[in-house]
Amino acid sequence: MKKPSHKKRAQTGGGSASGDGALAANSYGIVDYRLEKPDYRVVEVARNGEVSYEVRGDLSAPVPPIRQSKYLTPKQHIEIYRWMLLNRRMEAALENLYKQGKVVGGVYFGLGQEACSCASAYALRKEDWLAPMIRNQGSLLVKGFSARDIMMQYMAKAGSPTQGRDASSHFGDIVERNVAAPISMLGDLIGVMAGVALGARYQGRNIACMTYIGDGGQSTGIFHESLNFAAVQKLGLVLIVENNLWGYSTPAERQFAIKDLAQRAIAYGIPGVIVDGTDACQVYDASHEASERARRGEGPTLIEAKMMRMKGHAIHDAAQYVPRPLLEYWQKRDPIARFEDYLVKAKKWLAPAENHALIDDVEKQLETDRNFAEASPMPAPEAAAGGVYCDGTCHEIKPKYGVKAPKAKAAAAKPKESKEAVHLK
Ligand SMILES: Cc1ncc(C[n+]2csc(CCOP(=O)(O)OP(=O)(O)O)c2C)c(N)n1
Ligand SMILES: [Mg+2]
Repeated sequence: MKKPSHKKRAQTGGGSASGDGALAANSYGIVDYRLEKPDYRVVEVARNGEVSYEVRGDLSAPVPPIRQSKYLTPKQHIEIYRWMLLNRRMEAALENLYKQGKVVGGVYFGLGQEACSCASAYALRKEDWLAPMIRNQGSLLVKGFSARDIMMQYMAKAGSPTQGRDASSHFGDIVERNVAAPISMLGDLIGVMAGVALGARYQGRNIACMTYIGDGGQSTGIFHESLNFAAVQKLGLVLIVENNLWGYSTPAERQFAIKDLAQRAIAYGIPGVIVDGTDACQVYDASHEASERARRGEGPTLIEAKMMRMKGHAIHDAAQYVPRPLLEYWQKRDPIARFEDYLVKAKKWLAPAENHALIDDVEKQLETDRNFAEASPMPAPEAAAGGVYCDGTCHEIKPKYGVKAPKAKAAAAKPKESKEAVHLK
């Protein structure tokens, strides 16, 4: 079979040129949605025996505009904007709850990454699956968890998704919302999502299975094994590589030697796409195209979202090692402020009064959820021993989508063995 060129493959995932400028594939065949390509490097400098980081390069470029979406309606833009606001303000509320001593454990933030979490999950349908990582609290909101669920989880309340057994965002819902819980071992969720896609295919369905991995986590062996497996099997994996420039205190420059993490896609023969992770429209368009490709059964897509982790690794980390000019550069590229300006000033899809009403509404919802979460009880001590082993009563294990119903005429006859069943023997 004739192999398609990189360029052709990349275009399948990257879509056609339209709107405000053509999408071009670079020399590697990676489609780049960005309207700005920052040109700087973080370098290590040793002073008085202490290592610190500095930025070299031009940080004076003007803030890029939001790229016009090829797919989103004005109403959908406003919905995504609302999710992003809820994401950010919920995390601000969590920070306060932590400072009041009401959170058990730490708090992880997705500050500066709200567009990436919310606009990507927004591209999923109800039957699609999501496997968030700890910073993707916005994705959880979009996929149907409430701020109340997340706050109660952080406070380890009896009514939280894990009934107080985990005190951060390691929870999911495999029955209603199709959300696989984050796995602490970085990279493992990729294989899990590939498996979910394979399971769905055995049940006659092609669905999109979205998960995330960081610039740090993408170095793990399981990342490569899982992505290769998904590529070979043409599974509907939508892998978002969140390049937020830091893995704990390790800068991206000390983590990998290639220029763009999207280039990893070339090694697996799948489309690779780069987006500005602070631009909700770019994130949505790339996620939508990748999800559609997944639903057509054409295989995985790797999307690199470039952005910056705007807080420390978690609440305990003041991130003193991050060079201030770099932080200031990305502060100007705030995903919510820019999206707000785009909707209110540039497009005028949201009148200033409507915007204020929307913000008030988000705050009111958060207040109700926070009050409920604070007032709800802690679990009974004896409950701690429950839920450790699956004893057959906790949840039913059955095919999610059912097996394709056999045709009425053939029903009485011995069912023909599927190719997969023969293979498994
Ligand atoms: C396989 C594995 N190695 C190390 C860790 C410890 N660890 C947890 S988070 C983290 C940093 C992750 O950085 P990155 O993947 O860039 O994600 P980010 O925190 O920036 O979102 C590390 C090293 C882990 N959980 N799993
Ligand atoms: Mg990172």
